Amino acid sequence: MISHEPHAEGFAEDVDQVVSQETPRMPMRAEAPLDVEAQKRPRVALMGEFSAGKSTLSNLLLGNSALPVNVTATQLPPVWISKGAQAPYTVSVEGEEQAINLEELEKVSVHGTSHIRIFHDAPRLADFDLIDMPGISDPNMAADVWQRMIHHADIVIWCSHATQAWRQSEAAVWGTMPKELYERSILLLTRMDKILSERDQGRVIKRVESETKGLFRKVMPASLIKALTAGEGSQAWAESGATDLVSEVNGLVHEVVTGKRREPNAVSGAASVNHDAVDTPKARPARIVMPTRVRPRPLES
Ligand SMILES: Nc1nc2c(ncn2[C@@H]2O[C@H](COP(=O)(O)OP(=O)(O)OP(=O)(O)O)[C@@H](O)[C@H]2O)c(=O)[nH]1
Ligand SMILES: [Mg+2]
Repeated sequence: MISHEPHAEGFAEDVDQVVSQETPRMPMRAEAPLDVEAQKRPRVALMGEFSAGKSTLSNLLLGNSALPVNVTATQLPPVWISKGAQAPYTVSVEGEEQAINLEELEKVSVHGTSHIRIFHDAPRLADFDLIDMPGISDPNMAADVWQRMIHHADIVIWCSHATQAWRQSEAAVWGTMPKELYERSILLLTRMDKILSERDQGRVIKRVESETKGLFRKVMPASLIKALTAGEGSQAWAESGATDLVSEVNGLVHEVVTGKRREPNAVSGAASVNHDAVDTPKARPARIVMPTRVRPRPLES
């Protein structure tokens, strides 16, 4: 896999700093630290409101669930999933790591924990890491729970219920995100199966595209449950929107890694960003690098 290169002068030092901050050092445990390639894998963050389908999408992309099924009712901190077989651990907001048992995730404190680190052998994780974020609209969840992590994402898939898509609360949160993310993010309208007529589905997509112009690379419909039960490659999988979604994600990952767009016309018929800016490598640093004053704490030092 081609490694990230800093694309613009001035980014090189920051990117090195960010990469070195993220190098997990685990002297207390026997597992090997992540290899260099793993450090450079693009990170795809799954965001959206409570119950919008983030974890379902994570399962879809991985081929099966990375977490025990019984944790769905538990409010979790961001879950960062990478390829590998290492034991899971939590990273506190102070950067301290602690081994955990996935069967006891309900004991993980949402407030004191920056994120949960878990490892999985799904083939797709050879190309990118996944960060499953907690729902943004949970009133019990302070914004810094996900804000702490977002600066470590290269791509966002924002999940929004098709039946009530793109609420003001979603627009408000997305408006606070690093603008560099917009051109590499997808707005996924989940639960499309709940809108029965094709005409109504088309209307929702059109409305959301018009309301989110310039905010996402693409607005895409999906019926995640249909895709999960269909299995990859089947006709139902394609009808669910999964084929197009996976293709778009692969394209974005390729773009982050190489600094080049793979398919220049991949945005046809969809809300799009200014591609004059997108096509210049300078406009797309390999990793979102924040000014020092807003840079989050080192995650894993
Ligand atoms: N019919 C239908 N149900 C869906 C779809 N996507 C998700 N669901 C269901 O919606 C519920 C919530 O999905 P999750 O994937 O847990 O949502 P989430 O965004 O991870 O939720 P939080 O982590 O609690 O914020 C589950 O019961 C899913 O089975 C979809 O496309 N169609
Ligand atoms: Mg979830």
